[in-house]
Amino acid sequence: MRFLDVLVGAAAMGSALAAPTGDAPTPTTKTSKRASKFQFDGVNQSGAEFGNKDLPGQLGKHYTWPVHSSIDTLMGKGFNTFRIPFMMERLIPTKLTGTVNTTYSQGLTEIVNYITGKGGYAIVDPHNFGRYYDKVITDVDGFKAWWTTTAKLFASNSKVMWDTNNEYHDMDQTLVKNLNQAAIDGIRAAGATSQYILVEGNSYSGAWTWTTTSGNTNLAALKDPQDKIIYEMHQYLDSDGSGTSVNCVSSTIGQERIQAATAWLKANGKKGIIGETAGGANAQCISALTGMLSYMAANTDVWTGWLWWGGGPWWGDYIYGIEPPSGTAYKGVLPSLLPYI
Ligand SMILES: *C1O[C@H](CO)[C@@H](O)[C@H](O)[C@H]1NC(C)=O
Ligand SMILES: *[C@@H]1O[C@H](CO)[C@@H](O)[C@H](O)[C@H]1NC(C)=O
Repeated sequence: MRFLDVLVGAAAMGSALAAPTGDAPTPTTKTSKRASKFQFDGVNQSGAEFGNKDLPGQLGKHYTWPVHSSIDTLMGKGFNTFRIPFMMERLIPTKLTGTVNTTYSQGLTEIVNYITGKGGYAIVDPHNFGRYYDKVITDVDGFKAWWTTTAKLFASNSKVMWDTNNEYHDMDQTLVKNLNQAAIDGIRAAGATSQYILVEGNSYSGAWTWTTTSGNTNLAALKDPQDKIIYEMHQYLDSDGSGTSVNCVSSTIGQERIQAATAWLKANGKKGIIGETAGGANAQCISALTGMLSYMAANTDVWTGWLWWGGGPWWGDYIYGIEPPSGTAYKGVLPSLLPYI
């Protein structure tokens, strides 16, 4: 999802609370016991990518880091995976081949270690849309170097997962493949050999267009010597798939939108994850979401899990906010999703 969309979305708050619907298992109050078969269930924890026009930006003014107590609360609901969006330029300023900014890297290290220290998975997510200082990254070797420097920060932490970049879009398809391959090669070259690598596709990595208009099928050729690639797709359930509306297209749109991508994963022997999903706090969206998650749960040979968008301390009354204790989705959607966590 794009930052500007989020601000628009935040202005249009939905307030309807809905009862669980559909034929999902009855939600139960959970502590830390997880009900689902998924390997990963998570939440995107925003903050460090905020204020992305203010670079490098100041902590507490332009950006912030996720809050420990929210991680704790969400872990208590069963979530075990947290995607941490941040800005490439803040971590390694000026040039891709540069060195880390210690102020920012300490913030990233602190939250990653907090999550993994509690047994969770932390997804390191450069939230850059395939761009660096707003320009499409074409320096493939520079991108590899950026990744080698970054992966060294957590090379020995097996609970870290690497996300090559958030939502490539409007880019040459071969370039998207080459950047993903460079990230894989750069991460492994850092000595980070135990972790999963999440690759993303063009067209905002949408599952619904993965095999058609996005042309992401060329990504099947990506190679990892460790064989730990997971294809990260994003899927929203509003009419244009942008994740900016409280309304979902229909109560069955979730499953419908990921069917072709599921078939592609199976045909190619690949694993996938829905790295971002959300819907409004209303009965139709909840049915669409639980329908999608039920379908994924029936196909765990390829689907490793899913993450909600989004948590983080600065969302306010955002339509999809899952930040405890009063986020719109925390109160109005999460109770219906507990069987899938
Ligand atoms: C997570 O939040 C950031 C905005 O800060 C956005 O760019 C990203 O795409 C978000 N993901 C979702 C699902 O909204
Ligand atoms: C490092 O990051 C901090 C904020 O995170 C910023 O205030 C500082 O200017 C940055 N330094 C450089 C050299 O970019």
